[in-house]
Amino acid sequence: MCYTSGMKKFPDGFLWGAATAAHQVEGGNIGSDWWEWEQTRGRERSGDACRHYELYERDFDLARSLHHNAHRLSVEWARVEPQEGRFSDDALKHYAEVVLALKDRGIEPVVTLHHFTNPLWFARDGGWEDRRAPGRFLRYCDAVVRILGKHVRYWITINEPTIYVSHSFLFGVWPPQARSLWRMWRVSRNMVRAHVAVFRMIHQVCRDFGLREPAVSIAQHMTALVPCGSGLRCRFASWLRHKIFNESFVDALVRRRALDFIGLNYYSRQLVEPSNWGIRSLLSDVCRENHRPVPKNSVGWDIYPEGLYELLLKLKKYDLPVMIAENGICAEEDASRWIFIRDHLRSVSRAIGAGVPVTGYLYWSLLDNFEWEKGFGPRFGLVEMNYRTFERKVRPSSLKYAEVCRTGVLSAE
Ligand code: GCO
Repeated sequence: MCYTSGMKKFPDGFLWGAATAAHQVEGGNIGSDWWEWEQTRGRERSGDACRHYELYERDFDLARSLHHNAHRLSVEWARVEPQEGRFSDDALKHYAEVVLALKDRGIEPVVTLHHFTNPLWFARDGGWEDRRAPGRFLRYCDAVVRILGKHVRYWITINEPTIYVSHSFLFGVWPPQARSLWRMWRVSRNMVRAHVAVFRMIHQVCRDFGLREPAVSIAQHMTALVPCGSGLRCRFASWLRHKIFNESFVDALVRRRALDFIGLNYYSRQLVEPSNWGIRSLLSDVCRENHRPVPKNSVGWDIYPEGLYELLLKLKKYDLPVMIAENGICAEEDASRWIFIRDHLRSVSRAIGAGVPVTGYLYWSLLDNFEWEKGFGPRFGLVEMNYRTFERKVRPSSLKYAEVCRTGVLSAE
């Protein structure tokens, strides 16, 4: 990290870009469990989303015009394997064209293989709770990697496993809306097994085909856990939540030597203030008095750039490269989006200066998109979506970010 007149120069070869996920941008994902769930229990239906499935070349032209050199996308399992064991050549051909469209524009693809959604046949036959889940996921990933592997170096097997299992099996807000620690544990165990099997498969396929060494990880969502007070209970609860919600999945994969880098998704902090020493209080109570207030995004998440620096320092112990696989703000007015990006990039540059090997920053998201159970309301995009006409409009903040992507320099302003 070179500092010239207060400016911060990021390392050569740093990956700059944005991230998306199939179900949130493509449209028409009718074979997935989320699509079925939305028809009866969701607040909104993903419907046509951004029609990215058809318009991906237009979107990648925009990414190129914004000087992105990397782009994270996800492959939709429900499209690739609409019935168990039967793979769609059209879908596999589509994703090969998508990846080649990025490469043709000088943009490095970062491919996610599972981003919260599952094929309906899988979800209806035990889903991730079933002991067959790791094998089923491996079979799907093998089919994808054999087609895309020669064009893709960076792989994210599972996006935010901890968020998936907590929202779907503990808090009950995502399909299948379960509320069971035992079911959550079973799914977590199967996802660890699935990742390890896919990690080994990707490396083996690349060796067999004489391809460049791949880099395989997960995208781990981490929240900055900040004790509200200086008391022992606040500090212990913050430490405990960090170990469980932020690090436990990463630790499990590091123990199995199944991470080439750490994909980090960061958005916000949690002000930890347990009301008692009970386990539920220690694991979930937050400050209600709004002590130490900070700005919030349009869905009420605290904006806390320091948290990214604090978490990156905590990741140093793993001695692995770190890619910021998601970081973004949903905001009504665009000025706060650039301030968010600038301040979080300052945290990244501070962490690099402190010896953390950060290799890339992918803003969430390239486009406004379907924000899961919150629908289309929250707008994260560098590019504004008109969901009626499907027109795209580049936001001013994305032009400021584009200058950083082009030069690799974050000015002091
Ligand atoms: C996640 C997902 C994205 C979200 C984004 C904003 O982190 O939940 O990867 O699908 O849209 O994070 O919430």
